[in-house]
Amino acid sequence: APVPTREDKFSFGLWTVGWQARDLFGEATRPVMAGVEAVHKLAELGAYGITFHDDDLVPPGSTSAERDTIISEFKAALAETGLAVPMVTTNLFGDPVFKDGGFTSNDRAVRRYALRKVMRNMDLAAELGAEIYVFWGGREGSEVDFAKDVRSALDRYREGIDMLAQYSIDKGYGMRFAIEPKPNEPRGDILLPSIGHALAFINECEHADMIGINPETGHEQMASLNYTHGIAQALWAGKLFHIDLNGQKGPRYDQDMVFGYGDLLQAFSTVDLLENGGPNGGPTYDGDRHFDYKPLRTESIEGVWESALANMELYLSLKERSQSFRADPEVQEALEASGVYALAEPTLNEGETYQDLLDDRSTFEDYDLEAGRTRGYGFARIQRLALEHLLGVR
Ligand code: 3MF
Ligand code: MG
Ligand code: MG
Ligand code: MG
Repeated sequence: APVPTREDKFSFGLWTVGWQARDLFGEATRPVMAGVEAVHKLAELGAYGITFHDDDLVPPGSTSAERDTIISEFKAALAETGLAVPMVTTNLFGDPVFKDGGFTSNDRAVRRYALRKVMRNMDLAAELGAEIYVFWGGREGSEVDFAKDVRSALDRYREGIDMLAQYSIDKGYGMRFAIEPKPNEPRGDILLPSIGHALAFINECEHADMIGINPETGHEQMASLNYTHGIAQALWAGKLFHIDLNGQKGPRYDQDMVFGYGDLLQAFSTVDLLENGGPNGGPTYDGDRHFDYKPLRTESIEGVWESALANMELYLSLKERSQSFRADPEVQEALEASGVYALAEPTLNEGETYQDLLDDRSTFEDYDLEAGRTRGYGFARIQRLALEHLLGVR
């Protein structure tokens, strides 16, 4: 299998490899992992970066002396290994105080506390050089429609994000924010449930230019949406600021499996888009390839590192396969024949007006409707070729 290196820009959340595998029905199956241990092992495996929530690194309830020690040891490990911290985020979901949300809790004091918790961690993020700050509002939502005024909640969400953006600007942190959509879990319904909802929300923010999204594979697939299409639209909008890669088997609970374990064919098109940029060009993603997954609960620490490696190896294998797909002359010919490249051509001629279109009888009155109705597009061939490349049988 291909060997991951720094240049591949792979990163992992500390909460992923550090997950103790406590779930809804059972206790932890693994011991606590210190940030320092994760840094060393991830660097050894060829990763580029590590990310974290405030509470992953510094356990809640630590004294400020303890906090300082943890942070300085973490920094030393980063310096020793060269591992980067490309993104940092806040835990606004674990503490019971956030049971009705952080920025959108019906309790104003909770909302003010949430903002302070984020600001405190933004200071640390800046200190560690993080350029992206992620907001996953897992508790921003409801189970009872009548108990949450969604429009007021969105007002408060926007107020919080805008204030924090102003904080980053005033402090000279130069951060870019990335909102992570998710349809449900832990709330019955979460606000900003999909990529599309998040993009629409961002447009309503005062500092929209510095706000993008952090879409997660499994979150979109939980909503039966196509992840590759979602990130393509985010790229198109100039809003793909960060990414959470993982695996999910369709619409069920959030599985957070290894990237590619789930819809492998869609993982293939995801990697193709990220690495090859799409057949007709357009904005590309150059941030870290971030994995947000959970090592299986059945595993001891060996299995944790095995699965961390599996994420990177699978991504690189798909990258290789996608390059052979794109380089294959038969594929190029099939794409050409199917009109994939031709879709880049504007529908109207340069300078053509709707009146010109109305006057062009060949577009309607004399259009060969029957030819348009009966033609084949050749997409079946593209699908066959893609699968053959994915399986390595070409
Ligand atoms: C939950 C998630 C989160 C976010 C994280 C920010 C705990 O389903 O995906 O992980 O990714 O809070 O990056
Ligand atoms: Mg998930
Ligand atoms: Mg998740
Ligand atoms: Mg995530």
